[in-house]
Amino acid sequence: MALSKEHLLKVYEDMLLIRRFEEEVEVYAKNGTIPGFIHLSIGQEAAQAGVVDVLKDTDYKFPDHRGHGAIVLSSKAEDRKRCMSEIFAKASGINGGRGGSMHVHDLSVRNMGFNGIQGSTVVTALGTAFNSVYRKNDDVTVVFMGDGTLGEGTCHESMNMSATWKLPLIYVLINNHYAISTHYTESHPQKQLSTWGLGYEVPSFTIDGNDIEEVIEVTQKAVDRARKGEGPTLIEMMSYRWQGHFSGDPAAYRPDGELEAWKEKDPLKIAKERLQEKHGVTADEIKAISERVEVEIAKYVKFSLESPVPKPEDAVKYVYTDREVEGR
Ligand SMILES: Cc1ncc(C[n+]2csc(CCOP(=O)(O)OP(=O)(O)O)c2C)c(N)n1
Ligand SMILES: [Mg+2]
Repeated sequence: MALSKEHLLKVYEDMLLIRRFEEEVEVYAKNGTIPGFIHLSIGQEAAQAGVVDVLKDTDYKFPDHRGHGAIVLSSKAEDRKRCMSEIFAKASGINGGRGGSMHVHDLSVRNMGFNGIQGSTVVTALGTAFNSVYRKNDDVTVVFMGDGTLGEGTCHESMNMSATWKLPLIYVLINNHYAISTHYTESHPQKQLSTWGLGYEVPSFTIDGNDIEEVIEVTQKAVDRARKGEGPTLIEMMSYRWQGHFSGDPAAYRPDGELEAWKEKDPLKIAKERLQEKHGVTADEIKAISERVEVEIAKYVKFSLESPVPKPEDAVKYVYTDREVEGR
């Protein structure tokens, strides 16, 4: 689907925001400021930005461990800096610094968070999807997953149930070619992982996950079907992560030239060229977007660096409830 110039400009800016967000996270992860494991999504911006673009605040989103982009774009504008400070494990973070990179959640926009167990959210997503049916509203659920995660048994269970009950659930399978160091062709017999859904009679597609217009077109159709009660869709979005599995992984398992070839298919480059060639967007307009994004990202970084760490005495806060248990 060809997007209007305004729409393409908007999602280009969204993608650039993710790219710059991730680049800053990488800097502070590598210099030791950010604790813990960080999985970056540089190179996968279109799959995240395109999907979130189609969704409403009340749709349920299950990002995965590589989901900073979907998390930031789903959050309210005023909370985006708190997504970054959460990754910095600061008290100002959207979860008080208790979640960190892999567990950023924000129920106010129905970002349901991740828990570290691959394939678990594919099942919990059934619950929110069923909730929409039960309450007779048109909210849909989107669960992000990777090519490696598809090998989990939970994916079979989830798809069997969502297809049987026609739940409003969209499986966004970002095929970035690797699960840690294993190429997807070494762990799956299918050439196209989307064919996997056909056994459950789930409409399934393999698309160019670096082409934001294609991502939006196919996701929109899946969301429309789900809102109408026509059931789940599986969308395999072909993409590539430019970094290793985690920040610091040298990715020595990649053949020479593979990364460079994928950099030619950079989602930002594709969108930028289209903006310039098809819509006559000027270099100055592109520069203005970059400058806006830089100002925004600088705010998030400053806020994250200047925020205090959580207080030690708060460490057990939220572990136990203050609520009285009846009959105790
Ligand atoms: C049940 C389970 N098994 C293994 C792991 C360790 N693990 C974390 S990420 C990952 C690879 C996931 O690959 P993929 O689904 O392709 O996502 P990607 O990292 O490529 O985005 C593995 C095996 C885990 N977290 N949970
Ligand atoms: Mg993968």
